[in-house]
Amino acid sequence: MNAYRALVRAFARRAAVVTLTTASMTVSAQLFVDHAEPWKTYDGQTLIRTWPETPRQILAVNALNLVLMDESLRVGGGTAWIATPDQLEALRHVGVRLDIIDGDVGPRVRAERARLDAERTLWQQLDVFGRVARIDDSFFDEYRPYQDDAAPDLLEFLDQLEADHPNLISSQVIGQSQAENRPITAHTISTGGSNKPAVFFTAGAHAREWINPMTTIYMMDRLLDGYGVDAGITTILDAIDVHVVAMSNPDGYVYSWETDRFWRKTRRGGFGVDWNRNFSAGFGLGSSGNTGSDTYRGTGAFSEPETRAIRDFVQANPEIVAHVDVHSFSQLILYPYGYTNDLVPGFEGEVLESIAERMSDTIMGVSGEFYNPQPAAQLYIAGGTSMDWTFEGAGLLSWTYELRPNSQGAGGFDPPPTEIRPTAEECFEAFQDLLGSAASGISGRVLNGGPPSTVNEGQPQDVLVEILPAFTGPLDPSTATLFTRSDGGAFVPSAMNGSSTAFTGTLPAATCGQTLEWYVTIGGADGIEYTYPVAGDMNPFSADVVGVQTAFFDDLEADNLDWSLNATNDDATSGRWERGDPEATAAQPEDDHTPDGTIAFVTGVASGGSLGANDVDDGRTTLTSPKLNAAPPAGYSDEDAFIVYHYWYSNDTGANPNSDAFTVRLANDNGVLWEIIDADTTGTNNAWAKRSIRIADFMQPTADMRIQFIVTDLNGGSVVEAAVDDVTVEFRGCVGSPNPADIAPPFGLLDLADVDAFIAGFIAGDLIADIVVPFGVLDLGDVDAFITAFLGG
Ligand code: 0X9
Ligand code: ZN
Repeated sequence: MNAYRALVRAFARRAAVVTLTTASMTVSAQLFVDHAEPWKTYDGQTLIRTWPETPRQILAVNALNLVLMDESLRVGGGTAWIATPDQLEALRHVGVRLDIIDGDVGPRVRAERARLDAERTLWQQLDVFGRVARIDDSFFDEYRPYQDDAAPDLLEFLDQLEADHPNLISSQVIGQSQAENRPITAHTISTGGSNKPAVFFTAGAHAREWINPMTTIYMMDRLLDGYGVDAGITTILDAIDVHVVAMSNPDGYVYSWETDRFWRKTRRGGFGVDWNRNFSAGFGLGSSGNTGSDTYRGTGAFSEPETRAIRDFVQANPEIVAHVDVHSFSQLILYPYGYTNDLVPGFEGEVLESIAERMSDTIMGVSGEFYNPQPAAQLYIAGGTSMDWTFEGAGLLSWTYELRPNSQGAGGFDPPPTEIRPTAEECFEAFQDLLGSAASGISGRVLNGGPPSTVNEGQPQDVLVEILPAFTGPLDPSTATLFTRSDGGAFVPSAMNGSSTAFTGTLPAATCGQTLEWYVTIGGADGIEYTYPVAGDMNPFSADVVGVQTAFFDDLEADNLDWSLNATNDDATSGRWERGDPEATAAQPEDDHTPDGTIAFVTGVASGGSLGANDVDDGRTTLTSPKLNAAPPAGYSDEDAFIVYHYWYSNDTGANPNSDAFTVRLANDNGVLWEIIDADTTGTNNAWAKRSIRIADFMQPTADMRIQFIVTDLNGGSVVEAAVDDVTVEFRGCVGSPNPADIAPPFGLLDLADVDAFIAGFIAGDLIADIVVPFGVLDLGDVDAFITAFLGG
């Protein structure tokens, strides 16, 4: 959007609003004017979660045709539905175990409706005052209808994109909706040229998932605005095309706005077909043959024009290499298969997983939200989904997003409009990862927590990068090269070590305050050179060079601190957290992480008689740190506070591999409100991994921090092991050289705490008192140096 025009519009809009607060005008506040069917209030209907236990109960739940409020039937996990009072009564009659999540959904549906009516009224009033245009920067502040003659709508925004960027985006009608003959439109973002690979996005398949088209259209807007401005986006769009069907099920979407907020399917016959059960791959599995069901699959694969349009478009555009189908909710990044529990074998499976994990890491880095990357069938089996068809039927790499909110709260398909922008922004960054991979041919990922945002002054630092030839032929590992530069100088190449897909390079030592930039290249067997990140020297990774002041360090060798090994809700029946010297198994380390140390926290220290004998079973176990002081000392800011820990995690053995997560949470209020700061679902590959987290990315650092490590075994049969060691709180910045005698908090001040810490450390042989050469021994030199530094202030 042209920034100046947007500003004019926004101003015109706001000015008119001010005028209107005193004007009394009669304008229609009714969003849904001329439709025969009355708007469904949902008054007195209940949001429930059911756990049917017997075949009879399962049958009863399905026969009732409740409104499905989950992704679908989950194995063993309970399913959310909306039930009328009669349906609730019927469920109780057959004795189905159920929880009531929300006793009356009516008020929430009504409140949203009132809000949207008010928004529309506002735009109508602006009309009276002669508005400039309806599309302005406020577009993503609210959900938008399909088409509306008063308020901004989806079609209008898409038209505006074409009007603003005629050389970059075009559209074509690729089909018609079944009930109302509405066009199904594909937009193509292309900078021209031929034979470019393309990535295909679909959204709007499920009518009530309003955040999906918003997020997808936001991506289009950002790509178009970024071309020629942002180096990453420019490199991507110079290399590939992007096709988008932002509204795959217009009839259902309109019906969800006008008549039934929680409508999911198309509108065929008034009962509708589930778009995402009507594709041919695995058609019939995990879906219903009953027209009243929310997962009604239709009479046959591709019986619906809404899915045929997608199939025909993909087949007509063989340059498409990847597909993303955007849904909500639950915060997931799913990959094939969805119709079978089989994992995609070999290299393709690795690429699907690796890209899903990278996109998930990216979102965690942007907003701290966790989108769980997993094979779709792990959630529940669903056949006939678009993802499985584009993967299996069309040979694309394919993912399904489930956007915000996560599945924790009672929310769901109707998150507040304030969630639109954060959702769209975090996903835009993740989508760019995929687009970058399609553009470069390779899929890169910086392991051990992503590209470092800081490196320590004067110390070389290793980076471990995974590179897979996702969209191209084999690579030549011997050519992997790291390019680095400091403070804008020339890039210097150095060879990386690695055999197949993981490469280690070394960032050179640099001076505090400098910026280190880096990227990686690798040659293909075809002689082409590939670059990660995609724009290479134009848009490299960047890290600030900093000095480090340690505020807290526990190598866990001594049991002198107040770690807590259990939380109230812990229910693991074995393998709970213990402090000790780990005994190796195929899933557990033999050694702790501390050099020369032996002790760590481990989920069941003993190896037990067999691999699965002493792992975490049937529930969760929680390790909580003592209170940690991360309030920045003088000279440092909140941004400088980091928490660092080393962990080991294994969940890929046993009967049910890769189905659990190692979750890390942080609190800055002594453990009242926790926030997830990391969630590892893949394990650390029989090695210790390091995480280094900037606290301010998640919350304000305070003197009352606690960190918590949660290991859960949800699906029986999997072997889950974890360990934690060497936990540090540190400040990274360039604040001159700290006084070497300033060894205890409060930092920035020389006081008795420093003297006490020095004496205690010296007597205990603790390296905290080791302040001058020769390092590694505590001697009189350290005492002299401490006294001199302390007295010298
Ligand atoms: O059930 C669906 O179609 C998708 N979830 S939603 O809540 N948006 O309806 C997800 C399908 C993912 N595939 C499998 N779970 N197999
Ligand atoms: Zn959906």
